[in-house]
Amino acid sequence: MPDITSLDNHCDDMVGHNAILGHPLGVKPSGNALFARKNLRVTIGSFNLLPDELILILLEFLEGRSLLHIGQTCKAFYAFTRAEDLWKSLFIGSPPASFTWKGTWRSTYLNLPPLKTAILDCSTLYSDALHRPFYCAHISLGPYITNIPSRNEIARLPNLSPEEFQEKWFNTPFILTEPVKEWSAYKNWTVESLLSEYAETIFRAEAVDWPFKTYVEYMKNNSDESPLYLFDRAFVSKMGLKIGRPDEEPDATYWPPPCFGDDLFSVLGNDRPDRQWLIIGPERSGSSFHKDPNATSAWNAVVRGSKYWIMFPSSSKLPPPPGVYVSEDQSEVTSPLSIAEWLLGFHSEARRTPGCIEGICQEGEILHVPSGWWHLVVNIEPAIAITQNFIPRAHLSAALDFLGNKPDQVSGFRKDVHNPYERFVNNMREEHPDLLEQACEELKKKTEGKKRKWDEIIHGKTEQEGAGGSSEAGGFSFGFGDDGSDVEVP
Ligand SMILES: O=C(O)CCC(=O)C(=O)O
Ligand SMILES: [Fe+2]
Repeated sequence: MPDITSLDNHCDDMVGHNAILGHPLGVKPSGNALFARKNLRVTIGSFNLLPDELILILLEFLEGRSLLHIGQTCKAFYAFTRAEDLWKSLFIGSPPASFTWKGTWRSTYLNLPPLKTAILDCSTLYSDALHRPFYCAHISLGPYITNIPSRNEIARLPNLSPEEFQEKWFNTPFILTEPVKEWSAYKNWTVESLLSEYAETIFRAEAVDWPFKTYVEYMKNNSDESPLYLFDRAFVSKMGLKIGRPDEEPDATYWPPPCFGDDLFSVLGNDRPDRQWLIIGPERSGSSFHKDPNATSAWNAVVRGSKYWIMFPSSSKLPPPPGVYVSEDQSEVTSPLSIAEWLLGFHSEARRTPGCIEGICQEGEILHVPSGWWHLVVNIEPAIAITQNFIPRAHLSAALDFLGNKPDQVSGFRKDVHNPYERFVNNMREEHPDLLEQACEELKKKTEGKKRKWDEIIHGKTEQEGAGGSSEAGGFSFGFGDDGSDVEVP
């Protein structure tokens, strides 16, 4: 991470400001304008009528040369045009064929050595929109990851048997401290060791595909509020890895801990959705609140580094976690833009909210994310992890419900796999008819329960009357999406 204060003294106009945490030009939060005698914003003419956010949106329409020109008109516009998101979008919109990461998106896009970047004194410009990203990029994670109330703590166990998982733990987050320590990935992988073997291998990091050596440059030297996160679903083939229990596959890099049991998505063979990802990122990178795809459960194994997790159960009766807003059909999740912003604004409320579970998954440990649980994850130090999603027996009904009733939200299948729900049900009927029947029963009960409640509310029916009426009126069925059945809708 560049030391932004060390960039002083390279421009005549630089004043030795002791910037409020973060902003390289000394821009201060908006509140400071209240008692300020001078405000740089008056120099932007009619634009002064517009809120900062709108000015930034307008600047998004400009290409690099115009941004540079408008930045030369006055200090305030210079500060606006230094917003890193503008340059990140330009870079991602038209990535140069070859480039060297230079510590910021602006310097990288313009191919400028960082020390050639002017540091004008903008300490009389007051803007939350400009100050916030730099502030968020430097907050200390300490207060959020310490003093976890004991009632919130994620259970920690050495290991579990498949029976214990299936009977008692399938719907509870937990951390296992033993299994990953056996993996060759745990014994051998570091950023440096991967670099020596895979420097030129292209990995996906959100919207970019970069050689690993470029990502490592970025990882070691960036000040992004939300650092790019390497999240690659094809790493096994790209790296030529072998996966499997060591007795069957002596060269295996890792293997899923046996306690999680069979993954029922494997009945789909090669038509199954994406299931495994290599995850690498610097301190402060991570995943903002989400539930995992297709109502799957997951495990997440920390090979290097450590991760802070905060999790909430979900159900139609529970609200989403504080600061997270979900559209009626749950297809869209809106939460503050960055993890740091969520921590600043909502962490203390979240910690007090019933159901909240928190913990740190240390190097060599693996965490279980049950189907449907909300989670936010932040890397406390540079981290390498492997995650795998699966359908355990105990959550088959949740997966069927999701695939059957939320087809527009189903994700991760190849484009040529049509009607994954139908395929999954057919293959389950072939390979595990008993499990399918059991899950079908569970869903029927759930639907009838909901229908009963609905009838009581709407028609004032008694429990018995409602129950009788509901199955006739078409409770859950394994029709293929044309009967309008939806366990969420009465
Ligand atoms: O390691 C992380 O950032 C968490 C990843 C995660 O939540 C996921 O893969 O669904
Ligand atoms: Fe996740």
